[in-house]
Amino acid sequence: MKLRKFLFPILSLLLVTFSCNDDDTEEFVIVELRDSQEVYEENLIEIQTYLETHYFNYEDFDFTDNTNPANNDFTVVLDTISADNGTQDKTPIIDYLNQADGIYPRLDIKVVEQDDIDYNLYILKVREGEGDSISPLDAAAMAYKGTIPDGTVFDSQIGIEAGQPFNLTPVGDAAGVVTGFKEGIVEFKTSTNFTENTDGTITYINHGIGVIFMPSGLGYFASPSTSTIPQYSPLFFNLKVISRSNTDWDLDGIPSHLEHPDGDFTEADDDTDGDLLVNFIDNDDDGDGVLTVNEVIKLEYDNDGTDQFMSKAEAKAYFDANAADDEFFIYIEGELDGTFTLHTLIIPDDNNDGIPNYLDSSVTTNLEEE
Ligand SMILES: [Ca+2]
Ligand SMILES: [Ca+2]
Ligand SMILES: [Ca+2]
Ligand SMILES: [Ca+2]
Repeated sequence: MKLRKFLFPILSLLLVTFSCNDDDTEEFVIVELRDSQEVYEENLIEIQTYLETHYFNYEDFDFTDNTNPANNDFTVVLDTISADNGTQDKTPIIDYLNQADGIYPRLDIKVVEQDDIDYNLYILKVREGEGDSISPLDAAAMAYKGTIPDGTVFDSQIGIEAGQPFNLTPVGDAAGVVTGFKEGIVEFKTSTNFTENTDGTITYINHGIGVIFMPSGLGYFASPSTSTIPQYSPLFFNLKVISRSNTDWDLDGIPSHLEHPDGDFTEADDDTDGDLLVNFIDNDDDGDGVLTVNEVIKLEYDNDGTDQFMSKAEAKAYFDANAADDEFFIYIEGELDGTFTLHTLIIPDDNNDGIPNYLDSSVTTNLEEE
């Protein structure tokens, strides 16, 4: 859990360190933070040099059929290209830049603006993943290993089955993850399914696989989460992206990712009533006095009786076959008795103007009072 962004919000212009001098009187030593742009330029050279001098085990992955079951066991291993270990003919990672759409492996550069600097985030995609897209407002579960450029591991969650989902965007007291991690992971997709092996382990199928290379400005910068990370160090995250789950911070029944469909977090689009609370943390989005939770319809299906859902796939198939046009899939809940409950949501638009009631202040139908 060290990945979480405990220290980041307290970052300010100065770091204050405490020390004692010989006279045993106390004094504060003020250490100036380094210039962000200068650090970024150094980090960029370090990352680019790494990508030019290292390769990954691409020969162990079947790129002709990325859904080949053998690929599900693949883990990226990075190593130095060197005549000393006979790897001088390996393809450096940097060669996968500027691949045509759909060609893998690929190295993409995503430009991420933070504190007035446009940072290059490097994303090596071995496989994008065949499952669901991930929103920055989701929680996501993954196996990962975080390292610094010399290969030292500072954090890892290797066992996929033990993977607790990480909340990606900090909200209130709930920690998120460092920006480079969030911006990288949303470029992948989840697994499509999993199988349980006879030894109790789980094999995920068709999950996203890759590595995120981030400058320290998108990581911990001067305030690393652990002493294993030097100040201002780039961070690398070797990933398998397993699953996503909804968050619902304002408890209005609408998953956060549906409350900012364009994903750009601009106030104009995402704060419908202009009260400075963006929709995903506003329990009355249109400010009409009716709580959003009373302007939508939450439904549960458990098919009780003879035809209970006996698997997630069965519940999902039921949704796909029976859902109304304005009904959203929310999630499938596993019950203690081994059956599954399907949760869905209907978002009404009584006056049919394309604006749902909860975003339409001219419609004040309160479904709780009906
Ligand atoms: Ca919500
Ligand atoms: Ca609002
Ligand atoms: Ca309302
Ligand atoms: Ca409407």
